[in-house]
Parts: sequence; structure tokens; C-alpha cells
Amino acid sequence: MKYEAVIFDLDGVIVSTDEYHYQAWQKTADGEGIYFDRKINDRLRGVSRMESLEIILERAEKSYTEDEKVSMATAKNDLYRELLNNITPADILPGVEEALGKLKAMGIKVAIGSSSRNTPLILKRIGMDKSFDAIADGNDIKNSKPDPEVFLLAAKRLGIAPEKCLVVEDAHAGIDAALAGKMGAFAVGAAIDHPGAQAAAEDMTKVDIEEMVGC
Ligand code: B16
Ligand code: MG
Repeated sequence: MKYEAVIFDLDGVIVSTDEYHYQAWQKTADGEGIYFDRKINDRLRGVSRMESLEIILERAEKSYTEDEKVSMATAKNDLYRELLNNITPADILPGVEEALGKLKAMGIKVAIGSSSRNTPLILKRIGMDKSFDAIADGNDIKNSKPDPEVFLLAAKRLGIAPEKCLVVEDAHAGIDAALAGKMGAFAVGAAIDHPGAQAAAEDMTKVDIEEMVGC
């Protein structure tokens, strides 16, 4: 097999919390009278909270102090966490559990590599906090995607060389991060048009797992 491990992004791959990020940012931007839409939101995929805010503030008419930025990001996160109360195991995206089952049966290690600092809460809410061999998330890293730090840490925690890891991502920044880490990159959803990914699928139900890991 070409790959010995698969590192999954969380938001947009395992569960659709990306919609809740959008709603929370939209409300935060509206409160400040800053233009925001789904196209701008797509640029926030895989990007850290504070970097996301900087992208949103590109459309602001005034400048904000560091303290104001921190309180806006905190307000967004409070709204987001409120929305996360709605998620249950029923929100695990189609095809994900089947994929994990097949990978484990094939002896392939599985990990999470997410920029989100809410990863532990999300995994707990969907009942997947014990489903992975390793987890690396926004709490563990200094540089978020497109920097490869979170994926390299996941690989290290798995004890597998980066070249033997395949990353599954829905963000352009995440595919860039995987490639920067010398890992394989499999694009799903919003990342499907990334030219650097080795393969792509609309969602996990459309993936041939054996083909994906290079059997
Ligand atoms: P938080 P992923 C990323 O998660 C999201 O795609 C991105 O939109 C978000 O800004 C980032 O997590 C930080 O999230 O505010 O919860 O720390 O796609 O890398 O799993
Ligand atoms: Mg994502």
C-alpha cells in the first residue's frame, strides 16, 4: 500500500461545522456593519480564528485595535459554540464511518489534523473522541494551514513518516498544507478543484477507499 495512515481534516470532512462557522461569522460581521458572504467564508476554511477575522476585516471601513479584534473573535466563538450544542452523531458526514471502518480493517492508522481549537468538543459531541489513533488540532500548533505543522504533528503522534500519510481535506489551505508536508492530498467538497490534489471526490460516499490509499 502506498499510504500507512490517513489524516482527516475535521470541519467539512468529518462533520459540517463549516456551516456553523459561516453563521457565527455572518452574525459577527453584521453586528459591525462589515460586508461578508459565503464566497469570503470559503477563504476561511482551514484558517485559524484570528487569521479568519483578519480576512473578514479586509472589508471593514474602520481599523480595529488588538483588544477589539480579540473580543470580536471571542464573540464569534461564543456564538459558534452555542450552535455546536445542536450537533449529534447524526451530523457525521455520509461515508465517514464506513471509510474509517474499512481503513481500520486494512490496518491503516487514522488521525485528525484540524486547525480548530474546538476539536475536542466537536469530537465528543459526535461521539468520535475515541475513534482516532492520534489527534492534532488548533490547540497544539503555532501556524495554521497552509503551514503543514498540524499534519506533521499528527504524523509524528502516529509514528508514521509524512510521505506515508494521506490527508483528506475540504480546504484549499489544507491541501496546500498537506503538499508542503510532503504528504498525499485527497480533496473533498470545496477543495475539489484544487489542482495539486492527487485525487478528489464530492464527498466520502464517492470514495473507493482501497484506491484512495493506493492498494
Ligand atoms: P476554531 P478544520 C478549521 O477547522 C475551520 O475550517 C476554520 O474555518 C476555522 O476558522 C478553524 O478551524 C479554527 O476554528 O475557531 O474552532 O478554533 O477545517 O481545520 O478542521
Ligand atoms: Mg475543513
